[in-house]
Amino acid sequence: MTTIERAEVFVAGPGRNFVTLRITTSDGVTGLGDATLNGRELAVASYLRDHVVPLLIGRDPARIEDLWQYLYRGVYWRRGPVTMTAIAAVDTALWDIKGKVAGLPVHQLLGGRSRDGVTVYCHASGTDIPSLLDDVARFREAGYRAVRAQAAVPDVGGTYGVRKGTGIYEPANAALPEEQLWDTEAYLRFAPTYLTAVREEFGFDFHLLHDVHHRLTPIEAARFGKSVEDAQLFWMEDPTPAENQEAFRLIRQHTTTPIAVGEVLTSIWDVQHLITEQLIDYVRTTVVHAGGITHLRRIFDLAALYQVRTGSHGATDLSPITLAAAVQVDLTVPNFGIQEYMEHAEVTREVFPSGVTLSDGLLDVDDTPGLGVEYDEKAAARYPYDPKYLPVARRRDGSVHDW
Ligand code: CS2
Ligand code: MG
Repeated sequence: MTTIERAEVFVAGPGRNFVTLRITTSDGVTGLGDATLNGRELAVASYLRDHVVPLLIGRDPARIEDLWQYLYRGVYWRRGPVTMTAIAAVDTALWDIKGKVAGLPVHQLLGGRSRDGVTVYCHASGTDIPSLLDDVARFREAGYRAVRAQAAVPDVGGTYGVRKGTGIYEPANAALPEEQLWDTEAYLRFAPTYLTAVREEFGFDFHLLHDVHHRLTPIEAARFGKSVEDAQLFWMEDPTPAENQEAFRLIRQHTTTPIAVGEVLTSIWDVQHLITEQLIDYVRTTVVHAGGITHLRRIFDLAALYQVRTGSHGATDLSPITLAAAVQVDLTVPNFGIQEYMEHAEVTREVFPSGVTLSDGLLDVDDTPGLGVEYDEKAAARYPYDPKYLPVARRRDGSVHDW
């Protein structure tokens, strides 16, 4: 019988920190899984190295479902981002192996294509409205069919989602968390004006998205959703923190602006009420943080029953392994909505050579068996882990706010 012979955990910082799991079978087939949890990378690395890898050795790599159940139920302590990211890495690596053994890309194992390509949204941002409009123009010219728009609230240094200069937006930016100012009233006054400006300048012939990044209370979110209805957003994302799921019922009573939630949620139980009570329109759980391909499909199938569509998280802190896995899944799911896409830095792409292509606003993969992504261990060794934290937000009175 083929068994799992080796499972190695790599922590490296090509452009930003990534945790990568590589499983090798007794037949010499390798599979990759992303295990990156932004700002808590070493917790997942230790969970894998110290508590999961010893359980994998000698097991049958073909039994993906059984291993998922074994790692989930067998631990007794359930759910949570560290656990679910570690399980995700194992699951993703095993799908990669299964594809390579079968000689098929993972989307074929999942039932084959439901679409020709995966529609993505990109990130436009600006330090003011004119620079945001320039950025939207740049992405429209590059062929994107969907654009997320974020602009710096005047005098509010801690606005989420605004790139500094022309580089990649990387909010995890300091060895200790940077403290940033937040002002809800200023945001509520300003954000609708630039979303309207984008529509006035470019019309309605593309999808426009916006990420509130958990910063409003339910009634503020309701007010925000109402105030941007004329801009016909594809979605407003994370309008309020998702711990209080009832909050979304209140928001919905006031606005028809669609709601997307789920990038920080890690299991089907965390999104159960959001989906079954139709409190959201798009579920943003991902391969890497929600238990891998096996569990994400379960979430997406539940969502399909309630006409909730998918919109997986895809920021640069999710490695190219997650992006490749996301495209494999997105190609197949009937209730696909959209996929977030931020191009990784060149050094990241050097360490993770990937077959994912972008053309005309759509991502795609070819028929390379497995996920179609590799890990260049030698190149990775040139970029050591460099501790980086996400910022913390504080209101004008100095109290902590949701970042
Ligand atoms: C985000 C992320 O992409 C998004 O929608 O909200 O930028 C998020 O802040 C990071 O992934 C945090 O690690
Ligand atoms: Mg987000």
